[in-house]
Amino acid sequence: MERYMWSMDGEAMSENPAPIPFRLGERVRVNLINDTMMPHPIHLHGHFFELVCGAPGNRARKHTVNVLPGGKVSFDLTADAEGDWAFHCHMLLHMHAGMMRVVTVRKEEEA
Ligand SMILES: [Cu+2]
Repeated sequence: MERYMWSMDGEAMSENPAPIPFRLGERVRVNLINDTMMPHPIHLHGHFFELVCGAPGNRARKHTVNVLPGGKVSFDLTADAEGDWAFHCHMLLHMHAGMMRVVTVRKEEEA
């Protein structure tokens, strides 16, 4: 895997990027765009999210979603779990090569 460079939003975990900040209670839409030639099962700790597909009220609730090569997936979540959460590809070789970030959920005054 050394010949691949894996990142999320252009930054690898090894570059010590700033966390992705969510405010406690905030409703967030996350767009995942896979511009690689491999699928990436993306997992967010601490939350369930709703896939943006189908009718509202009947959307799949998940904590991991596979993003196909060249594909795009959007999900909505309510950031209701305060803390620091791993957000990463579940293919461990990808995660260890940098495809991981930290999502922080903080109260408004601490954000
Ligand atoms: Cu991956």
